[in-house]
Amino acid sequence: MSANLPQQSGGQLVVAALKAHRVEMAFSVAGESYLEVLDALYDAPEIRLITCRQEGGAAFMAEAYGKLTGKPGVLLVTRGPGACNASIGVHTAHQDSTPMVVLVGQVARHQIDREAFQEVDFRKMYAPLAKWVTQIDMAERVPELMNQAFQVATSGRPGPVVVALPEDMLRDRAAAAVVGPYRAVRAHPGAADLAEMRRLLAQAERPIMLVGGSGWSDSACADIARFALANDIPVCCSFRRQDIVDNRLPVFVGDLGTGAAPSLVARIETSDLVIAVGARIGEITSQGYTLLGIPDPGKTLIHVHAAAEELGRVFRPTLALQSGMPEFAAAAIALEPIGALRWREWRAEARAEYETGLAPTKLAEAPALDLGRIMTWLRERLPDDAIVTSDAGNFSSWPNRFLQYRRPGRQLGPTSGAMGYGVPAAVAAKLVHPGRIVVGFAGDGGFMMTGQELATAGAEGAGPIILLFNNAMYGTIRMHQERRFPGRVVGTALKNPDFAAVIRAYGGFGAAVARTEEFAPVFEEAVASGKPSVIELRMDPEMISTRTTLSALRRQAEMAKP
Ligand SMILES: Cc1ncc(C[n+]2csc(CCOP(=O)(O)OP(=O)(O)O)c2C)c(N)n1
Ligand SMILES: [Mg+2]
Repeated sequence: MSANLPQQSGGQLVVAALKAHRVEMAFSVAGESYLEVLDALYDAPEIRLITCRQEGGAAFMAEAYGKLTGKPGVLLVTRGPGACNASIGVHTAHQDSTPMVVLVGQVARHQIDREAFQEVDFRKMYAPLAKWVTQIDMAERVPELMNQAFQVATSGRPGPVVVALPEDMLRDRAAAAVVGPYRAVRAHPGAADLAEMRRLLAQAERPIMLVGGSGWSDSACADIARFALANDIPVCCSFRRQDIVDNRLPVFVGDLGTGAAPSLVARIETSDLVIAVGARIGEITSQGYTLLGIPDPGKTLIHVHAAAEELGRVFRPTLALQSGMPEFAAAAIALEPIGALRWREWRAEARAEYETGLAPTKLAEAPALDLGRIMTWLRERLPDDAIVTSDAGNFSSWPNRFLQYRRPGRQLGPTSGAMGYGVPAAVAAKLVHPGRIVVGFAGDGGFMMTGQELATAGAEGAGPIILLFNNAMYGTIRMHQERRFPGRVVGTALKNPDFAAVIRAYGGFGAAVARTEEFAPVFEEAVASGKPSVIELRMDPEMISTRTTLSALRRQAEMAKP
C-alpha cells in the first residue's frame, strides 16, 4: 500500500495530520527544534498560524480556542524553555477539561538522556498536568499517534495531550497514510438510568440542577434549558460556567463561584435532590467541599459526567450516568415532564433571590467609579453573541455577579484560577469571531502577566477590548491577608505603568476611566476603533469585592482576634 504514497518528512506528516484533523488555526512560539513542522506549515495556508509572544499566552490562546469551539486548540512550542512556559495553559486545559493538542520539539533521539541542550523528559514533566503524553520516535508512526492524540484530547472528559517530536524524527522520511478527522467518543445515557432519574425527580420536594464542565454545544445548552423549563427545576452553574443556561430564563438561579450568593449556597444545602450535569463538583464549586457530604452527599445526588472516572470520585451518587452533554440533554428533553410540581414556589424563590443579587450592594459611600452601575450598563449593552473572557482575581466577581451570560455569547474563564488568562483568551476569541464584541476582564496583576499578547492581536488585526481593573494590588491575596493577618500588608502592593500609554505604544486604543459617567462613551470609542483596546478602570481600592470593603474586612478580622 505504501508503494503509492509519497515519501514525506516527519514534519510534513505532522502537518498533513493537522490538516486531516481539520485544524484551521494553531498558536505558536517558534523554536529550532521543530523547524520541519514550521516549514511544512509554509505550504499549508489553510492552517492559520498565530505567532505569539510568550508560550504562556500562546497556551492560553489554544486553551480558549478549545473552550470556545469544542475543537482541540493546537499549540506548537519548543523544547524545555517553551514547554515550561506553556505548562500553565496545559494545566488549565486539564483542570478545565478543554481539548488541546500540544506539539513540543524534542532533542534528537540519539541524544536522549544525555541532558542535551534544553532536554526534558516530557512524559515525566507533563505526567500530572496533561491527560496523556506521548513521543513520536518513528516518522512512520506520525499518523497513528497524531490520530490518537486528537482522539484522546476530545473523547470522554476532554483534556490536553502533549506530543513530543524529536528533531531528527521530523527530518526522517517515510511513506505513511495519514488518517482523519478524529471522531470524539461520547457515551449515551441508558434508558433504565433515565427512567430512574425521572423516578427520583418525581419523588423530590426541593430539586436543583447544577450544570458545569465542558463539552456543551449550543444545542445541548438549549436542550438542557428546555428540560429545566419543562420541569420548572432551578438551575445553577459551577465556577466560571455561567454561559450554559441563559441567565435571563426564570429557571436560572445563580453560580457557585468564588463569590457565590450565600442564599444560593443555603438553598443547595436545603435541597433534597441535586442533579449535577457535566460538573465535576470541584473545590470552588463545592465551596471548599462543604456543599455536599463526602463520600455520602447526605441527599439524593444524580451525577452526569462524560468520564466514568469522575463518577463516585469524591461524592457517591445515588445515580451515576456516564454521558456526553449533547447526548444527555437530548435524552432529558425526551422524558415526559413531571406533572403536578411541588417545587414551583421553591424555584420562584430561588429566582427572586438571584434577581435581588443583581442590584449592586449598597456600601457606605458611593465611589466615583461605581462598578455596580458600570456592570449594569454593560449587561444591557452587550449583544447576545458577545464573548466575555476573564482572568483570575477578585475583580472577576463584578462581571460574574452582574453580567447575564447566554448562548451564543460565551464566558471563557480559567476554572484553574490561572492569572494571565483573560487577555490571551480575548485575543483568541476575537480571532475566531472577528465580527463579535469580545470583552476581556483582567486585574492590574493578571494583565501584566500576559498583556503583551495584545501585540499578537494587533499583528493579526484583532480588536478585543480589555477592561483592566486597577486597584494597585494583588487584591485577592490582600483580601486573604486582611482576613488572616489584618493590617500586615506584604508582597501585594503594585506600582503600575500608565496602561493606556502602554496599549497606545502597541498601536491600540487606550483610555483611563475614573468616573462612572466616563465609561460608556469610552467603551463605545473602543468598539468603534476596532483596535486592541485597554480601558483602565481606576477603582477605589476599598472595593475589594462586590459585597464588602477592605476596611470592613480588616475591622471584622480585628474584632475576631482573641
Ligand atoms: C499565575 C498565578 N499566580 C498567582 C496566583 C495567586 N493569585 C490569585 S489572585 C491573585 C491576585 C490577582 O491580582 P489582580 O489581577 O490585580 O486582581 P485583583 O484580585 O486585584 O482584582 C494572585 C496573586 C494565581 N492564581 N495565578
Ligand atoms: Mg489588582
